[in-house]
Amino acid sequence: MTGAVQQSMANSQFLDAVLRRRQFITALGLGVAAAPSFNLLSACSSFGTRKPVISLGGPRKRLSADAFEAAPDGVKRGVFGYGGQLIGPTIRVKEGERLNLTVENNLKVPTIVHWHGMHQPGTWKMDGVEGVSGPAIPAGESFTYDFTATPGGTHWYHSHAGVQYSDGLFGPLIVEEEKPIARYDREQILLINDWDHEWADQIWKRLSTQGMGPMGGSGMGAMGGMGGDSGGQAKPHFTKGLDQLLESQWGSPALDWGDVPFLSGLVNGKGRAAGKNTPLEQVLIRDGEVLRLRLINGGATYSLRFQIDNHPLTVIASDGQPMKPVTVDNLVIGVGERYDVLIHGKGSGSHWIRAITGQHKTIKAVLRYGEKAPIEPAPSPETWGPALLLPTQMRSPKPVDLTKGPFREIDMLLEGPAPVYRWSVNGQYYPNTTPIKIGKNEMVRMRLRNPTNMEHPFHIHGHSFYILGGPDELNLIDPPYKDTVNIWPHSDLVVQWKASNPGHWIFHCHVEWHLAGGMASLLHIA
Ligand SMILES: [Cu+2]
Repeated sequence: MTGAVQQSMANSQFLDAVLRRRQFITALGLGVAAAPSFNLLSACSSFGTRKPVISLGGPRKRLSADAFEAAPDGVKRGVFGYGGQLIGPTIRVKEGERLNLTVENNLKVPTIVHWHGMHQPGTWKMDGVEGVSGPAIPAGESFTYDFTATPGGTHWYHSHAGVQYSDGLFGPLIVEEEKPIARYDREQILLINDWDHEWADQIWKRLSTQGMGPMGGSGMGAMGGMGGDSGGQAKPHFTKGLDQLLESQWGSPALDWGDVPFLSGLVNGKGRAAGKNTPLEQVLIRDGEVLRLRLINGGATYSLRFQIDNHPLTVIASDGQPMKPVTVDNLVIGVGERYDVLIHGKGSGSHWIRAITGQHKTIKAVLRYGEKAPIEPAPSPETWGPALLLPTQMRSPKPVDLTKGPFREIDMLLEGPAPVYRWSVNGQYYPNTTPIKIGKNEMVRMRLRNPTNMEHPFHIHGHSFYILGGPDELNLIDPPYKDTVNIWPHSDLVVQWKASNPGHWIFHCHVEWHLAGGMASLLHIA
């Protein structure tokens, strides 16, 4: 990389998110568009003059998006965050209530807020996706979101402009269920995310001009298809049941577990980078107590295998939908997914809360039996309980009838990376895609085909879908109902949903860099 390119990368990072669309088009034929002149230092060090705002108590809530400096894992950097904090404050509403919230954009770039998990019935223009549900909020201006909070459960909110959210623009959104889904004494949110030490736009710039770096995943393998259109990959690849796929693939060195090097991770905004000694998140528990943990993977890149040493997890819900309870030792949470689990306080001392990537990079927090227990357990080798939550163990609490057609069958072929770092759905690169038109209330059966070496956590907006399973093992009786699902490498997955919510919706991979590289489709329901 030349010095000039480096300089232009630094200068343009803030505006990239805004200009990315144009750059995509230009990049197709002409390489990277000329970077706008923009002074990075003034953007990051003055951090605006307006004060952060957090006013979440009344019926008209307010929250700002701010830029500031933070060192959540001991490494100081410029970050974005809601209400001047990393991670954003928890927004809590009752199911069925109106959420009226004005977002004040204190950034020097446009931003927009997506309410991940909210179905937005009748209010698709409140869904907060740049260029799909509306324009981004210009710098210095504000926008009032107003919608009915549904469904209940554990959700989150995050920027849906460029690659902004992974700089810290996200927080928990808790919608209290109308009817309690379980009995427990207390609850605790664990918002977990992989965390980088530079601005996401810089990472994106590198990926989109150079492809994966020497440290990123098994870049050579993934880039092996350079020059081709990856047409050779487009065969059916489903060979195993989903359970076997998860068990055999998770952690497999043959696959690409993230295209951005893992540096560290945070739990509720606290982490510890290599060589640092920052405090970790502490979860207090009492003997005999039942705790509901609301697990959210708010990362940009990595799915995480989660465990609390010596404490089985009873999974009761995912993506805001109740599940038939199942007790396991650990589970994998894809980017954008949420799981609600119960743990039973039984014992004493301190225990590691672990979330690891497929390559065993670890994010930690601590479960502590009161203030007298050690601040951290003694270091111990990772021991993973044998009971991993398997896809077929995830079931709706009540049977559903999914056999009635007619079905609108839609195939979604996921491919990439094409040079340079572009990811497609059915050969098209978002935002240059032809929207898929779907009639209101059509029953959609979608086959997601992933011949690539990477997992793709797909997230649907405005709806949830039933995850029927692999094409040869459809569960038409009691499949889980979710809004985000990991499509494992070299596998197909079938989902079914009713297009009950008219509007313009995006359906996309939630790996930040894959979405930026084009891996999204638009669904126009009318
Ligand atoms: Cu992806």
